[in-house]
Amino acid sequence: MNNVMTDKTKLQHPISADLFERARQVIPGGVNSPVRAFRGVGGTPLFIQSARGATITDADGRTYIDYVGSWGPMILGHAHPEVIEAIRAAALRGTSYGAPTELEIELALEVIDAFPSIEKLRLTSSGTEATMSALRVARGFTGRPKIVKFEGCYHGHGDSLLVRAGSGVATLGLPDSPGVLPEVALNTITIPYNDPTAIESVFDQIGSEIAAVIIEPVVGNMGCVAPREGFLQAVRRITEKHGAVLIFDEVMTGFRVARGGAQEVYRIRPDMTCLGKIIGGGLPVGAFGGRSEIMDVVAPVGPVYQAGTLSGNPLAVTAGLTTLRLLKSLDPYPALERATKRLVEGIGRAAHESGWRISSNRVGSMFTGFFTPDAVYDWTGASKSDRKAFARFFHAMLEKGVYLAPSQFEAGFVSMMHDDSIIDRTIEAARMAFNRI
Ligand code: KE4
Repeated sequence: MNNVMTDKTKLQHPISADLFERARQVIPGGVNSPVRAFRGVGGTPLFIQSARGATITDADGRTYIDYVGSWGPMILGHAHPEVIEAIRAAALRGTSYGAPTELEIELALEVIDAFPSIEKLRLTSSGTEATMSALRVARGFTGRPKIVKFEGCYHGHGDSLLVRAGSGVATLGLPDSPGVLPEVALNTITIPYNDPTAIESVFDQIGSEIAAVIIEPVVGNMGCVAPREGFLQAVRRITEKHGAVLIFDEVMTGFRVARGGAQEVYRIRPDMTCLGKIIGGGLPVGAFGGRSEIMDVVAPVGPVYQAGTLSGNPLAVTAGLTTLRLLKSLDPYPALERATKRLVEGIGRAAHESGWRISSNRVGSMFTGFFTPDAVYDWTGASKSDRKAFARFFHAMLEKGVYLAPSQFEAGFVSMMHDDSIIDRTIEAARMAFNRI
């Protein structure tokens, strides 16, 4: 996608355009995470100045209804007053000690209360660290080298996970980024999502070598894709049968699709779970956890090393703990379900009435509208989407004051602050956008 600033972009967002120019001189691509660069939709990324509730405001002073929500964490809405107050009070007590605190026990207990499959957990500073560490623990626990992941799933940028599918179902992986060594990639097998026969076949062929299967139980990273009936049960049955560790990567779905994540929705008990995003309440927190039998291989109890200067940081843990306690007391999930259902159905009607056929997926308050007429169950289906049409829709919505994820292959998120009037304004903006593109 052409990322050269168009005159239109410069005119509409002159300050963001100038900041982007300056940023690109000193930061690769002008961003600290690639998806923010608008490469998937073209044009200049908006530089954000502030956010509150369901909206964000850019450097040019324009305010948008926000469906990115920092890629998932902001389920309470931006700058929730109780979260902000808790962070403020915590900061006055110092920002980091590099020593254990009572807060970390409380956050662990809050997570364990929501995720019965987790008996112990270790905090990290990102989802990437959580999944990277979980894989090391699974390999240390089983003594096996190989891992299985699914096409279209993203688990952060750890080397073992930046691997794409090899040619055959059980053939070994190929690096998906320069810098990932072939000898690392060959221990990762990537297979199609929502295909029970593919995972059965891999385990029939090399099951005794497989340490772990890592999966997004509801995928957000090819766009939102739900597991088909029986798929997760098949993954659980097969990993159990072969003694492989089943890792649910719930960095996005944890406390999002339900308080207990996808494992609560689909009633599956994984061996390990990775978390992030919402458990930090917008500050950097990740976590990996599971049965004590597995987690007790982690240093300093066991020999599998894992560490982090800011793991369990008191400010970040305070933001996360306040967020999780609010989610427990407010139980926003039924309202989030209703609001997101109304949004997705409204956008679907607007598309249909404008002659567009899109295929929408939704689980809880995460959703994606794919610009393809066919239902999307895996990467093959998602990749058939018309990316150019999505890019035009993205920019038309931006002009109408709605900020969607700048990629067809990302999920959108609804927060507690997306009330009926905001949902209605979004649907109206979509109607106008579909008629323009
Ligand atoms: P982080 O290292 O970005 O905290 O988490 C990595 C990660 C792990 N697992 C899942 C299921 C994830 O969705 C993510 C990160 N998600 C992306 C959004 N697709 C973060 C946005 C970005 O990369 O800037």
